[in-house]
Amino acid sequence: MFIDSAKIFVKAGDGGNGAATFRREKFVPKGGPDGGDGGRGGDVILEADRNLATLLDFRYKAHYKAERGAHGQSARKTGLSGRDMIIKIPCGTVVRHADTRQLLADLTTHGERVVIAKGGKGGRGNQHFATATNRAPRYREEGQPGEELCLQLELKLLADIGLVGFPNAGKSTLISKISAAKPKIADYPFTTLEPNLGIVPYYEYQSFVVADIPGIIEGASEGKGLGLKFLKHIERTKVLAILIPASSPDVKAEYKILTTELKKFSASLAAKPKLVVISKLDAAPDDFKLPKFRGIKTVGISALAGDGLQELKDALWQAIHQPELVEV
Ligand SMILES: Nc1nc2c(ncn2[C@@H]2O[C@H](COP(=O)(O)OP(=O)(O)OP(=O)(O)O)[C@@H](O)[C@H]2O)c(=O)[nH]1
Ligand SMILES: [Mg+2]
Repeated sequence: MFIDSAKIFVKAGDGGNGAATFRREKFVPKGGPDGGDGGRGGDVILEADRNLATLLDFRYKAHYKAERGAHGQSARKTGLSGRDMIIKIPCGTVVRHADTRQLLADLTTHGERVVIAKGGKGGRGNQHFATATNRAPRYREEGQPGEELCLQLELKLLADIGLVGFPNAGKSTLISKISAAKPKIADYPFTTLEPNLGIVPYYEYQSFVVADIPGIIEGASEGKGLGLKFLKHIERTKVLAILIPASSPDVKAEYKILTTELKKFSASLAAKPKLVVISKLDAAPDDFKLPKFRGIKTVGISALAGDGLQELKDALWQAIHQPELVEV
């Protein structure tokens, strides 16, 4: 299952208490206060990890606690600090406060870290509290509690290209041909219910990532079909590839419906650079001509026959890396 959200509880370690002790040494009567400080509690840290792809693990384990600091000891010994708790999350996870929905972190690059709950400070030992009038204080501080909160984690896939089209347009077939992804393919609408990511190898050492998402229909913004919720997965893509089958009764009208629905979901999504991909060319009527869209490149393919795929990969690559040079 593709899990794209989870709620977890995190608690940083409490600080250790300061100690209230007095020096005890041979031949030193009435030794002064020597209580050490408590150790710092461990922090809870989130770290983005490119080897993780889902938030599934968080469905099984939802509580995370960092270690508390040790208490101070006699002879001015400070307690050991608690160990930090490091929670690894997939790159592209947005972290919010579960109650207030406040955005706390947005980790996109491998290895990026954020302290999400700070450990409590250790309390000071009685060695700090001797004064001229009270040379043997019994007072010492308690450690401060570690921060605790509930987090809402939400994974937004990180892809370069988002495939957008009506159900049955051939999006999943395309991704299965140009990447190692193995999505379900069938000739009924809404075969794809969850996003699929495919890594497309490009020449020897390069690659880019394509996201295949469920189909969109007219009225999706009002909840028709699967609605538009899943579009959040392509909000961060650089380029949208709009797939329209050559067998469509009206390619231009289909394009208009798709872009209108995109706009209703988010203006910034709709404003992304686009390519039009005319799919299923093998099933096109004999007199079919590739349509022209103002300022937008159009590529024709047949994923089944393997036609046009290299040209498409070149166009996608260029749209990602040099959008200004894409020739229409
Ligand atoms: N003739 C022909 N049929 C194709 C081509 N590509 C896909 N199809 C067929 O079109 C149907 C739908 O393909 P999918 O790849 O599942 O379409 P989709 O856009 O992912 O559909 P949803 O997941 O429902 O949105 C399947 O029966 C495919 O075999 C093509 O290049 N030529
Ligand atoms: Mg599909």
